[in-house]
Amino acid sequence: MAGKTIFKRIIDREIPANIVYEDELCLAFRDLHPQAPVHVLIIPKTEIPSVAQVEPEHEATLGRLFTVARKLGEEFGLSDGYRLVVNCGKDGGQTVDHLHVHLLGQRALAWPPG
Ligand code: DGP
Repeated sequence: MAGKTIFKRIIDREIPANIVYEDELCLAFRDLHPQAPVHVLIIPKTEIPSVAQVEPEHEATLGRLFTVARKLGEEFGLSDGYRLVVNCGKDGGQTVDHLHVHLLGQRALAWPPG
């Protein structure tokens, strides 16, 4: 794999991030460019570039991203709801090639997305 992604460098503690959760499978940290009062990225520690590279062996890890999202939604007090977003590829607006779930909350979010 050519060069580490910025998220792999965060996992490896080579660059700082505001980490809000970590376990053996995943890491969650504040987005550098928040689009809502709560904007956290939940990422697998395994390097999966995008949903387009997901395999059955990743199912346990990807399921963990959702249980962590629920836990963080509760911890951040998002009782009115929140949005989970996974961008995939160029047309999906993905800019970092390490699969990640955006957790956005604490404001009403419009639909459909742009
Ligand atoms: P996406 O467009 O779905 O690939 O989202 C990538 C997100 O990553 C974007 O919202 C900004 C965020 N981001 C990019 N670089 C960094 C960084 O170095 N630190 C943090 N915390 N977030 C970053």
